[in-house]
Amino acid sequence: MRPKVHIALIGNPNSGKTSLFNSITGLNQKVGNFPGVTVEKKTGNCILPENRDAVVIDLPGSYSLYPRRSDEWVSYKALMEPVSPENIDLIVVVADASNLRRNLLYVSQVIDLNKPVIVALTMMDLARKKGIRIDIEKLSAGLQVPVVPINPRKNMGMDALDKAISSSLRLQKHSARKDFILSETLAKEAVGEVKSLFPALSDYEAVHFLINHESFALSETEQVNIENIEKRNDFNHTRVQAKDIQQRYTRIREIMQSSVEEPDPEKKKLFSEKLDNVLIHRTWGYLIMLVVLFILFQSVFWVAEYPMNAIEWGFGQLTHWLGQVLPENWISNLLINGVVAGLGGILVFVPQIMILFGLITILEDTGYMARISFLTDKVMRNLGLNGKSVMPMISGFACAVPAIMSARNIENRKERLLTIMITPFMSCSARLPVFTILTALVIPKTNLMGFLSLQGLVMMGLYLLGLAMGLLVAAVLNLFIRIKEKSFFILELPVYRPPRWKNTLLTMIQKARIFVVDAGRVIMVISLILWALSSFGPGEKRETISKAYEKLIKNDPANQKTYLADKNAALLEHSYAGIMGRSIEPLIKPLGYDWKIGIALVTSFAAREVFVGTMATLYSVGEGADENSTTLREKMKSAVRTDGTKVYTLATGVSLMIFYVLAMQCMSTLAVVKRETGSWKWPVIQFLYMTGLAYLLSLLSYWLLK
Ligand SMILES: Nc1nc2c(ncn2[C@@H]2O[C@H](COP(=O)(O)OP(=O)(O)OP(=O)(O)O)[C@@H](O)[C@H]2O)c(=O)[nH]1
Ligand SMILES: [Mg+2]
Repeated sequence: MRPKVHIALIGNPNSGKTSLFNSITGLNQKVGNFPGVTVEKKTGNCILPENRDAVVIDLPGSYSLYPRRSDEWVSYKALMEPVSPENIDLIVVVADASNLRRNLLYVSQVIDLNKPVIVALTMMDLARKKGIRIDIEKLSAGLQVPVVPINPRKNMGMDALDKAISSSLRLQKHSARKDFILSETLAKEAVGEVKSLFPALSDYEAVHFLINHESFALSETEQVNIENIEKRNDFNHTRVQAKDIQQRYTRIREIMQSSVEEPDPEKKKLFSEKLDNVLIHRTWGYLIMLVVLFILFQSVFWVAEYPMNAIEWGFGQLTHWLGQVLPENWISNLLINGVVAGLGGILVFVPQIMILFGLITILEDTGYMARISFLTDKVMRNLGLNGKSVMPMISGFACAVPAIMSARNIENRKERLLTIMITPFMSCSARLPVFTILTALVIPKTNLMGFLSLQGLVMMGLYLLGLAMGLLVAAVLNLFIRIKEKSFFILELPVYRPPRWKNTLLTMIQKARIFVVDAGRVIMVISLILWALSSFGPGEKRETISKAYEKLIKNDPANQKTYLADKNAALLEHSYAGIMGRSIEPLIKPLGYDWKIGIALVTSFAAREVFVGTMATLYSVGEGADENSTTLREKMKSAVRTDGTKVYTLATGVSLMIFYVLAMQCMSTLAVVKRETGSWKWPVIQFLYMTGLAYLLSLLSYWLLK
């Protein structure tokens, strides 16, 4: 079997690499209309003509081979690493034809690495609209590599690209070409010495070894050798970089003069550019942004209400039906009250999650998300953040895990760290089920001034509390974290594009599926464990209780129902779960919680959405099947403490909601923070301060409302 071919896709941010990757591999990696969507290396397979198997590697965008952001380093290392796991056989550089001059800088640098290169020219449609005319053949001759115009958004030009790839691979060795930049002008002696150590390197690769060898996986002696070469030749990084870029632009101007016709840039403005006169206007811009965000969050509640009601009704019917057809035993009980109730509790939220993800995808796809970053930069900067922090924060309302990864797009280390630290405060979709059930329990269903729903306002308040706390914490951490690095905001504003509806729909379905499958799995497992823990207990205690109640019932059959209820409560208290709950009760009692809530808090540290399933299991263990028809909400509503007072009072409900807004209850988030910051220090700090804040504020709110 022939070895697989490795093809790397690189290029400027937002030039269409991932779109191309998706059309080649048939996968559905995230595409968005702002620079910095892809932040890690992604691979996929495809079959080239002549049945050659190929591995395609999609990489984060870069403006040049001098990386600064951590996502740029990912691409840089994939290209430069001397012992990279995949030896890249062919590089496809994706270049945006409507911004050719800037894109060619990176193209020219990559060409000088002396590997087989093909240039894929995207955005030809936009270039044409701007009146730019490109002579592909002349451009190809100037660059000395094949140039293929494509439109990966519309799947056009793929055959030509396939052909170019095949013929490039067939030429075992690519035709000799002249370097863009002659090493004589950069650092001839030093380059020569490096090349005598590593004969396989091109001149330009040698320059990069001199600049960045500390970041490469080289042996210690190799490192020392390169360092000595630097010293001996008085090698100056900054000067070499500056010279490199300057000379490249001179060459690029020459090449473009012969192959590209550009109209006067002032005369032909795209509609998109005119739109920005309003959308990032000093006053209108902000107003429009507030309206957009308001509509975004409101539609999550307004629009979702109808499908949610339908799902709730469906599950009610299902439970009722199961209660009638299944025999009355513990298996049916577990199925109906643990599994079906838990799943119902989760499925109800699918419409809200789909709408939220759908709207965020549309914001990203149209290019408006980048404008929100631009507009908020000034405010964010005062808090130690950056306009680019807004993208992770808004995606944090859906889920913190991808949101935290997207912070790689932030150049400044401190701003990136702060963004990572506060993103989990944004109320993610896993908190929705908890908020919804609790507001329904403790907030009256009334309207203020006739039209503002009180429950809706409380929901909004919870989201705002998370946001405000995040910003406050950022401002405080800003005073303590000592990383001094110059901060700047460079974000290329992408042209506005219509959203790709099919993709939006796919994203919505995909996210809903992940939510249901992942949450469903955890809920099943936890329901089973919890059911076992609350149905069995240590020692003889439970038997003694059972016997005592049976005697009572025998003596006084008229009161059987009360005795049975009391018996179940007493049994539950002496089960393993009951004992565990009791043991943490002293810690949570000041917040107004009983031991059942305590158990839910503990299971919620795996994932917040488990709250509902836990409650469903705890409130139904030991019940007969005839009680199945009451919903979890009703059961919680009628729950009482030992002294006969209600468990879910306003004070307890609010305190619990505040706890869920602020506490760090998500293993996946902690794991991703560890990975992104490279140490356990930050996730541990994050866990402690978030949970500490949650405890304090819940305590305060309970105390105030009690
Ligand atoms: N008009 C037009 N739009 C395109 C073309 N190719 C891609 N796009 C759009 O350009 C935007 C960016 O595409 P991506 O594939 O995410 O770009 P990327 O290079 O992977 O971006 P990063 O991952 O951020 O570096 C998306 O909105 C695409 O739909 C094209 O040829 N013409
Ligand atoms: Mg991408």
